[in-house]
Amino acid sequence: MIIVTSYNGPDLDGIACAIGYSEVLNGLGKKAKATCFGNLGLEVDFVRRFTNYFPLEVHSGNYSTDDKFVLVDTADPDAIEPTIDSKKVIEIFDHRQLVFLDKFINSKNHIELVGSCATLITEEFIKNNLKPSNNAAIYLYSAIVSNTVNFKNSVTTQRDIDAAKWLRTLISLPEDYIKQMFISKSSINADNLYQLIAQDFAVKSLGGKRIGIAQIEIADLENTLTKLNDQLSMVLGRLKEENNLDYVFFTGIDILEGFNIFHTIDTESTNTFSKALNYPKLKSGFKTDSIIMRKQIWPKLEAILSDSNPEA
Ligand SMILES: [Mn+2]
Repeated sequence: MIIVTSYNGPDLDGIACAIGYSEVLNGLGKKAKATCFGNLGLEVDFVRRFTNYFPLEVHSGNYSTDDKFVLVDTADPDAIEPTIDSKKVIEIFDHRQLVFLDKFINSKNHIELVGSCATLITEEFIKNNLKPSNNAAIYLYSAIVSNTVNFKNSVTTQRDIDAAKWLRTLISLPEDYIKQMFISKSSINADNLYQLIAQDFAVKSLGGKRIGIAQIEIADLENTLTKLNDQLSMVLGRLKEENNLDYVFFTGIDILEGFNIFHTIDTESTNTFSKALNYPKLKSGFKTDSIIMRKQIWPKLEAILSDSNPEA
């Protein structure tokens, strides 16, 4: 069996890609199923409720010895279910600049810097003359809209737009579907703040430093952060300690207005991210003019922290 899966606690993109690519493989006569591992976010929940469809096996534990794996929306060996043997990964689809492919020695890799991994999977349907099921098309379309922040962020490419257009011809959605999807992940309060941030918290080791970046994408960001300022500092402090981090950083994205607000709790992290992002005036509460995604921040950090750079 071929298992199509994503990282621990996948977002809508990872889920949509797992659903979509297992359909592609089955359409090509290869037996495949989608699995997921870890907690799912509010946005996945929204599409799941809308479609009433969730074919992924919620997985935890050992896979069968003859299973092979396709990774979607990740190429990070530290981010996947620990029981997956990296030598059994036969294919990877990801859309990040910072990838760790040297561990996957038997994998055919499709790394393309488009806005959404769901775009790469949609292109696989088109290339193979296959059509996604109605529900898979809704997941893939929703993932592209979500990852590109409704085609507004700078990682958006023409390929994302074309893939979404093709999917849109296959499905019918209520007029306010996208707005409702974005609103669905904006219900953040003091009680669920830790859980929502921890669910999608990313940790990497770069240049000998352990770094964590929290990202949320919501509507009405500025008001929300003003209200939750102290709680957010506490959440970052807790995550820094729990994950044994050198630096911790929060980036919030306003999905309707199109800007970021950053939050930091210590000088070292503030200075490191200020340098990496080339915002000399970066401090907690700093607001950008346009959207920067976390996946765009990692390579900038790597550039200043890598061993080859004596300045770092
Ligand atoms: Mn993605």
